[in-house]
Amino acid sequence: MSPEDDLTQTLLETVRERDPEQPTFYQAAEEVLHSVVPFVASTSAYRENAILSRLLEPDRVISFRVSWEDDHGGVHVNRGYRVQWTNALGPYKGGLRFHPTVNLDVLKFLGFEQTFKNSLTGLPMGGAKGGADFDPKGRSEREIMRFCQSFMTELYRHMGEDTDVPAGDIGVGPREIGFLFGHYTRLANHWSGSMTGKALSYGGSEGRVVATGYGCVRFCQNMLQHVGQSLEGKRVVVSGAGNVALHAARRAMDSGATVVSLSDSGGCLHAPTGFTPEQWEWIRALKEERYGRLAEAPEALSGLEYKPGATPWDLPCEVALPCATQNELDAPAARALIAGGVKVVCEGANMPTSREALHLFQEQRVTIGPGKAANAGGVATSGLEQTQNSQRESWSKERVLERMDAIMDAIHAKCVRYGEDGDGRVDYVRGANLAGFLRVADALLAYGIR
Ligand code: NDP
Ligand code: 2IT
Repeated sequence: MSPEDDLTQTLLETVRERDPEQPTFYQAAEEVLHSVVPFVASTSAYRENAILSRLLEPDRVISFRVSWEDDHGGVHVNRGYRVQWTNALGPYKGGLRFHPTVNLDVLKFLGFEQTFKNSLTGLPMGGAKGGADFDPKGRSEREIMRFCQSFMTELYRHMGEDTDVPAGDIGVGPREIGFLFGHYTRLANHWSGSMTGKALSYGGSEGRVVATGYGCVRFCQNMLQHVGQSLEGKRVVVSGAGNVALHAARRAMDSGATVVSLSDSGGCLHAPTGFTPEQWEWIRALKEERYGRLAEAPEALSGLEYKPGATPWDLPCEVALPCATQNELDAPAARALIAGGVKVVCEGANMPTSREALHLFQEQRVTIGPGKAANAGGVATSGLEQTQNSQRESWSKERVLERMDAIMDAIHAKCVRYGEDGDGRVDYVRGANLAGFLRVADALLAYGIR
């Protein structure tokens, strides 16, 4: 075994022994270690200061009970968390997820990934993630409000503009941010930019709603441009129908691509000739304003088909944008995409590609834009929201999106710098992991052992 393999195995064994029930965190750790260990093994300062062992353990995990009352007087208890991974580069920063699948394993994988993503943006942001195993589906607005207020009743004491700045993620959008931030200002008796993703009327940033999806398409365009191509005329499949998916689909359409799918946990909405801007707008309002389901679309919009239980992966395409959730794209899905002609997979979601699928894509030389680079536009724009809040300013949408695009271009350039292979091809997975790692690692070295 080479010294590199030896170090990787030792680190992974520690992760597995310490937390045998955390396979998703293990998957994220394995991918990062695979990229950075060859570099670390040859750099004595990183090795001697155990930088990787320290990065594999979060600064702090907070877990708490969230009790709340439904509309009929029934009492429910959920579990809430905040995983504060590291504040080496700035205040803890990352979203909150409300979904029944939330547990410590999932939030540790997300907090770990967030750390490298935030580092890649070049902004002063540490890494964190939080959430609860609460299922907002089928709950009334008042129930969601009461849940958010109860959740914040504990979380507020761990937050602050210079301490920890949460935002949204799956199941936490502008409505939930409103309930959470409204309760925060009351409990803390303090208004500051201690949450992002706020609405425009109370300190939110122009462009934050579209940022993750738009940034993902910008990153995809950068990857295509690097090999002399563009999105124009390409067939694109998108999974998900939430914040990231909707706006990724829109920017791809506006860039001349034919977007043939959206999806949700119930199935796939297929648009054989591509969504029109009018159809897209109807679906956006369905999801963002009426909290409806994709299955409702074909009744109102002709030419679309909703297939229950289906995913978008067997539709022929050149570009795939997985924008729903982790491990949604598994080995059979990867084989179907490869058979359908996919050339580029650009991850709007966090770790949507399973380990096996990633290997299949790499074998077949399908270019992967990893989530920690490709979906960084959301948190980068959160960073711009923090800047505006500190300055008591509101920038125009053009100004925000121009800066977000510039950050995405800079992340792409870093991935190329650290991921270029001898033959001129770019391994974006390695490039993103290594570039993200180096900034955090150098801060940890500067701080001494802590
Ligand atoms: P939303 O809650 O707005 O939308 C999530 C979408 O994904 C829904 O269409 C949902 O369908 C679908 N989905 C969720 N879980 C599953 C599942 N297990 N199987 C199939 N479909 C599923 O979340 P976002 O759009 O904000 O987040 C999507 C992804 O992007 C996540 O991985 C998130 O971590 C990542 N991300 C989000 C950022 C942001 O700024 N919001 C920033 C960077 C990354 P259904 O309604 O049926 O559950
Ligand atoms: O995964 C992510 O980057 C997010 N959910 C956004 C985090 C943020 O703080 O804006």
